[in-house]
Amino acid sequence: MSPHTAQIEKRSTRDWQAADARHFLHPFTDYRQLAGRGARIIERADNIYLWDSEGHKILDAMSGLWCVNVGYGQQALIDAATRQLRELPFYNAFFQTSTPPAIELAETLAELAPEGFEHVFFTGSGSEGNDTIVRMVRRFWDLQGQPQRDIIIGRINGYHGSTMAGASLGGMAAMHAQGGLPIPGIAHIGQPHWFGSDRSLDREAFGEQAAAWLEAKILALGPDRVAAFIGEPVQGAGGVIVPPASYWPAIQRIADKYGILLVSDEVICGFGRTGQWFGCQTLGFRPDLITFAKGVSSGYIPLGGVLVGARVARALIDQGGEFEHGFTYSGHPTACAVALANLRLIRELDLVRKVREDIGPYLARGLAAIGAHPLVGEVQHCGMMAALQLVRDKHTLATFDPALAVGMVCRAHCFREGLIMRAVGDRMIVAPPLVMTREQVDEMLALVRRCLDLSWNELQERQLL
Ligand code: PXG
Repeated sequence: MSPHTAQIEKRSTRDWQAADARHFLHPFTDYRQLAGRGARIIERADNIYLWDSEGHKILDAMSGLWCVNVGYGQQALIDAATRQLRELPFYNAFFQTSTPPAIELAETLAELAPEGFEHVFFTGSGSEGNDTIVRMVRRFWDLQGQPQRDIIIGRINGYHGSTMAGASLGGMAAMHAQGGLPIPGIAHIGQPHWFGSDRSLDREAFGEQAAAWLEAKILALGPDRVAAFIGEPVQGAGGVIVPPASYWPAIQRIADKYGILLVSDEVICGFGRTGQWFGCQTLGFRPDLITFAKGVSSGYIPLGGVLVGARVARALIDQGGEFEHGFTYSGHPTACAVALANLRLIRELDLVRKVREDIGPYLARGLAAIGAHPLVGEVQHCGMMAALQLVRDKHTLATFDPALAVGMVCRAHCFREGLIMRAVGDRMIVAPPLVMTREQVDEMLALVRRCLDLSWNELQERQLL
């Protein structure tokens, strides 16, 4: 880019890739491998489609990264950002000051949240939201005169972000292996993943058992040491793992029994993804704290935060004194203005009801048909997120050797066919924009089917089936 212009000039794909490899350290990336291949350069987007620097049109079945709930190119969000950048691009909320967009967004979120949530703490991302959860949960128990209650229980294969606290709350072994994680005061239990279990119990009995692991962990640690339990209503990055219906109500009973705080990480599940404003409403539990990000602003601009329920809010407000925590961008006015426009649009388009009653069930029916494919051993879905588990043998549900990276085989076909679908191990994931039409669901599923067929052919040719 010439230093005299704010416009980013067009370069060839090769030029972009070379500069990218020279200077840009991407998140969760093997740098040497990426430099060898060259990054795919995404240049523009509209509705549910992306275009790369070679002019290829791609159907984005992952909503950016589980976030572009209203799809790309929504003028209302662009206008809100432009207006706010002109009026007041930034001011902080630290020193007894506030800004209209932040106030109005807090008010709107309190209106949309489940009953009992009247307060919001803003952050710049989901990870910072979960760092805030750790600070707030521990502060809460301090204020209760129980400072020894400092252990937060998360789940193996849960994902709560990539800061020190976020990565610690999460249960990703590869992340823990780098940098001495988890930090002290965090414990983990198994995930409610029926397919990944020995499948000796039926789904609902397994859900009860997976919840009972929480009680066992509380008893092992000592009930007077446990501060909170955190989980995603439906695990996202872990592979769209929809728990059995018995799971969350059983978790709720255990949390109530021991008086621990229940935290719902709604960074992916929030803002309509599951067919309710919040995933806890779909899965049937009443958290004390909710982490949000992504869909709150449909990813147009970074924003996250924590919705604080009455139990914690009362302690922080009435007894707390100064809460020694916050970020430069807590309540960023431009981010909040975009989020307000986004939430207004979700309401105007009636997207939450549509996901619940129309497009979500329509997607589910289409996926059920794809479930007959010989490579697919399990289909799971919740609203506008779904997983297809690839298996070696459809009848015994035998899985592939992980070393074969069959999910990556399928993902490579998706790339070539113009479909963005995530592979988590051998689970193929979609979480498309909520604005999808029925015709677009058909278009997406035709691509999914084609990529499954191509994968099947390749695996047969390589004699892996
Ligand atoms: N909680 C949950 C449930 C998430 O899914 C975060 C927290 C962290 O948010 P930030 O804004 O700090 O990234 C997330 C993020 C993937 C993938 O590969 C998923 C996320 C992020 C990056 C990759 O599916 N989720």
